[in-house]
Amino acid sequence: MKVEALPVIQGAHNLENYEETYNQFDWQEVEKNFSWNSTGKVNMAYEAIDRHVEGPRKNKIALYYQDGERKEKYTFKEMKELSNKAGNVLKTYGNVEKGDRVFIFMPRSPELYFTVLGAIKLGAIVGPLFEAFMEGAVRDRLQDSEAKVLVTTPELLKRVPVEELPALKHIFLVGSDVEESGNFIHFNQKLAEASKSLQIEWVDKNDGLILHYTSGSTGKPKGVLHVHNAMVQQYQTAKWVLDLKEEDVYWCTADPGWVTGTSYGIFGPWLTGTSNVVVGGRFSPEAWYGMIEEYGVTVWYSAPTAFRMLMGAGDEVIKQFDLSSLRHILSVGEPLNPEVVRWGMKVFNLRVHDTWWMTETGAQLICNYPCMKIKPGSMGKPIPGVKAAIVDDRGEELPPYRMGNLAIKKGWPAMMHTIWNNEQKYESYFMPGDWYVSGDSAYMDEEGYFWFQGRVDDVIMTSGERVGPFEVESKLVEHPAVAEAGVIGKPDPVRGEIIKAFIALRAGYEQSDELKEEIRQFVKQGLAAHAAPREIDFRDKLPKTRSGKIMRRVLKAWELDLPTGDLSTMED
Ligand code: 6R9
Repeated sequence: MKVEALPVIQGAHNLENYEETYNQFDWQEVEKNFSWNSTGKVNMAYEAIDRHVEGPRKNKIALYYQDGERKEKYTFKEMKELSNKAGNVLKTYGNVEKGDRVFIFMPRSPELYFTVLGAIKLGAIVGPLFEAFMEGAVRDRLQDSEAKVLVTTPELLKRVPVEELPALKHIFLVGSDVEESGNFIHFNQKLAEASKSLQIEWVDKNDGLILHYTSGSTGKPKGVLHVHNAMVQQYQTAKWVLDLKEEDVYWCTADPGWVTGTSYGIFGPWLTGTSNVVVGGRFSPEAWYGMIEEYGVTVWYSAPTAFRMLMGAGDEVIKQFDLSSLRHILSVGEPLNPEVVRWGMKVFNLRVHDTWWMTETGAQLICNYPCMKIKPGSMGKPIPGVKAAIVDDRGEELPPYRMGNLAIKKGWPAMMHTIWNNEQKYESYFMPGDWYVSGDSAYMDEEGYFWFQGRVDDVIMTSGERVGPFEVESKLVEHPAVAEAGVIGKPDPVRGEIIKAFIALRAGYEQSDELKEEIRQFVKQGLAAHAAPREIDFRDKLPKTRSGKIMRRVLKAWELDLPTGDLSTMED
C-alpha cells in the first residue's frame, strides 16, 4: 500500500523521543509511583481516585457525565466518598470480601463507576457486562465466574436467569423506582445512607482486579483475568500514548463492558488524575460532536467504526460545531483505514493515532505517538518496555515484510493473569521463546512499523497469494459508494480461496451489477489484480460486534451455511 507519512506533531509531549526511551526504559521507574513502593501493598481504586484527594487535585473534576437529561459532575473528592459509600453498601448488604466476583450489568451511569471503584476497594474482582447482553450471554458469564453479587437495574434484571445461578447471593437494583424485596436490595437508597469512610483492602499486585469475557471464534466466551499490577502500564500508556496532561479533558467513547472502557475509560485517565467524560446513550454524529464542543474535549479515544460513521455523515455536520478544543485523537479495536486518517487530517487538521492491543493484553502495546511520524494504515511501533515481533508457527522471528503471527514477548505489566477456570486455554496463548501469540497476522516494515493483515484465521490464500482482508476492505471503503465492507476467503476448487466482499452502500447509491464491476475495477487498479474481490454481495448492514468489529466469521458462516457460533457480542 503506497501511503504518504504524516510528520510528527511539534510541541511538548509526554514521550519526547521514542527511540531513545525505547532503548533505555525500565518498568521499575514507573512502579515507584505507587503505594507498594513504600508499603508492599496496593489498590487500584486508591491509586486512581483517593491518592489525588491528598494533593492538589482534590477539587478537580474527575467525572463529567451526560445521558439525555441527566447531567452531572463529580470531583475526585466526591468520587472518593461515593466509591467508599458504594464499597460500604456492597460489604454490608452483599457481604463482599476479597476475591469475590461482583458483576455489574447496567447502562453507563455515575453509579456504575462508584460501584466498580467501591468493589475494587474491597479487593473484589469486578465483572462488567455490556448492557445489551441477552439472557444466554448473561448466564454464561455469571455461571463461569460464579459471581456472588450482581448490581443491575430493574429493566435488565429480566435478562438474569436467577434460578440458574446458585452462586449468586445478592442482587442490587439501581434506580429511583426500585421495589425492595427479600432478594433485591435498593442500591440508591442504601448508597444515600452509607458511610463516607471505608477501610481499603490493601492487596498484592497480582491479586485479581477485573474479569473481562471475550469471545473467540469457537466455544464459549472466556474470562480474561487482570490484576492490580496492570496499573503500571495503564498509567504509563495514558501518559505516552494518550499524552494526557493536567489540563486535558478526555473522552473515551467505549463502554466499560469492553476492555477499552475500563483500561482507558476508568484506570488510565484516573491514574493520571485526568478529567474524564462519560457519555451514555446511543451514537449520533450531532450528539458526539456536541459533547466535544460542550466539554471542550482535548483528547478523544474512539474506534474506526465510529470514525467511519462520522465520515459517512458528511463534513457539513462538523461545521455546526466548535471542535477547536481537540488536540489529540486516537483509535482502537479494528484496523484504522488510511481513508479515515486522511479524513481526520481534512476535517480536524489532526492525525488519528492508531493503537493496537487486546482484551488479553490489558493495555496498549503497539501504537502511534505524537512524537513519531505516522504511516497511515500502520498500527505503529511497540511501546517502550515491550518487544513485538512477527514469528512463524515455531516461534522463529521473521524478517521485515514477511507476513506471520504478531507476537509479544511475555511479561509486560498489564498482561492477563490467567483465563478464569481454564489454565489450559491460558497456556495455549504462548509459544516457545516466551512469545504471546495474538492471533492477529501482520508484518513489520524496515523501519519497525507494524502493519495489520487480519486475524490469523481470516487471512486469505488466493492462487497462492496471501491477502489480508483488511487491506482489501480499506481499499473498498475508499470507493465513494461504499460505506462499509467485510472481506472473506471463500473456498474455491481452482484458486484455493477467492476473495468475496460484503458491502453496505452509502445512502444515495443503488445496487447494480455495473456498480459491482466498477468497485472490482477500483480495487484492481488501486491495490492489485489478485486482491480484487471476485464476488460482491450487497447488504444493508454488516454483522458487527458491539465494539465495532466486523464479524468476518459470521460472514463466512453465512456464506458457507455453517453454524455462526457464539453471537453474544453481536449488535442487534
Ligand atoms: C482493545 C481491543 C482485540 C482484537 C485484536 C485485533 C483487533 C484491535 C486493532 C485491531 C487492527 C488495531 N484490533 N486494535 N486490529 N488494528 N489498532 O479491541 O480488544 O476487543 O479484545 O480485540 O481487535 O484483531 O486481536 P479486543
